[in-house]
Amino acid sequence: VSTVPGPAALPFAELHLHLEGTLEPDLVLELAARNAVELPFADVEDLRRAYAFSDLQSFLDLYYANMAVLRTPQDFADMTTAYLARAARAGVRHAEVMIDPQAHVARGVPLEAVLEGVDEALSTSERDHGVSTALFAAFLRDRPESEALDVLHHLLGLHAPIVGIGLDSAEAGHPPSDFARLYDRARAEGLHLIAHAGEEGPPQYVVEALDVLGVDRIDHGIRALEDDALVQRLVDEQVPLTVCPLSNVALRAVDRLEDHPVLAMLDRGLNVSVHSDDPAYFGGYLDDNLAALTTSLGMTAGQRARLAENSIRAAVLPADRRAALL
Ligand code: ES4
Ligand code: ZN
Repeated sequence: VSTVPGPAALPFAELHLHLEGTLEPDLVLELAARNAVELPFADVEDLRRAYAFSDLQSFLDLYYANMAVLRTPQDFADMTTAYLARAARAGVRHAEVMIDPQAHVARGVPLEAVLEGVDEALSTSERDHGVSTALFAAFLRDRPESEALDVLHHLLGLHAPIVGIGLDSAEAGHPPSDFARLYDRARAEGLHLIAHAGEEGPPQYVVEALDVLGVDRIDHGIRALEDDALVQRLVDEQVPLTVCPLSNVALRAVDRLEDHPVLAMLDRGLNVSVHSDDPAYFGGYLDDNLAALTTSLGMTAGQRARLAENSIRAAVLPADRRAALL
C-alpha cells in the first residue's frame, strides 16, 4: 500500500524538525531492549508521564537522556524512517531535518554510524514516502564553539551529506555571536545557514543570527515580536521564520494555543511557516499542529495555503522540485 499522498493534498515542507525529537516512547523502549540500554522508566506509561515540561531545559534533559538508546546505524535509520512515514501522512512532501552530531559523538557513537543510518533513510525517502529530504547538522550552543568547529571539520572530511548547519539546545546565555567562526567556516563551504533564535532568548539574538551569523532562516523567532523595529526588518527582508506552535505551548513559551501569535504574524506580513520541532515530545506532527491552529485560532483555508506556500518557498530545493510542489 502506497503512503504517497494524492495530488489533491496541499504540499507542505517541514523545515524545523529535530530527528532525535521524533523518538516516540514505544521506539525508545524497543531500542533500549535491542541494545540492552538501562532506562530509568518501568514501562511505556511511566516514560509517557515524563513528557511534561516546564521550560526548554526540562525538555532537553529528557531529550538527551533518551538518546542513550541510539547506538547503531540501524537505530538511526529506524528512527528516521518512522518519522518520514508519519510525515508523509501529515502532508509533508519535503523535509529538512536536523541532527545533533555532538550529542552522539559525546556518548561514544561514531559520526559515521549516525550519518550512515540517517542517510540510508533519507536517501530512499522520495521513492518510499514521496518526501524529498535535506539534512542539516545542528550544533549545541551550550557547548564550546571549538568543539563545534572540530565536529564540522570532521563532517566535511567525511563528505557528510549535509546541506547546511543549524544552532540549537539551551538558548538563554548562549548568543549567536559566540558561533561567528563556525558560521564563517560553513559559509565558506557553501552550506546553508539556519539558527534557533528568539525561542527563549531575547530579540537581540535574532538580530545577531542575521547580522553576525548571516543566517538564511530563523528557527522560532517568536520573541522578535517584542521589538517593533525588528519585526519591520523581518517583514521588509522577508526572513523565513519556522514557527512551532505545539512546541511553544509544551515548553511554556506561549501559555495557550489560543494565545499563539503565528497567525497574527502571518497577517502582519512576516514570512512564517509552521513545523513540528520535536513531535514525539510536544504532542504532534505537522498535521496535528495545523489542526490545533484550526481548532484554537480559527485558521482559515487561505491562511493554511499561505503557510504551505511559505514553507515550500523557504525550503532548500532544486527549481524543478520547488515548481512541482507549488
Ligand atoms: C530543541 Cl525545541 C528546541 N529548542 C532548542 N534546541 C532543541 N533541540 C531539540 N529541540
Ligand atoms: Zn527546534
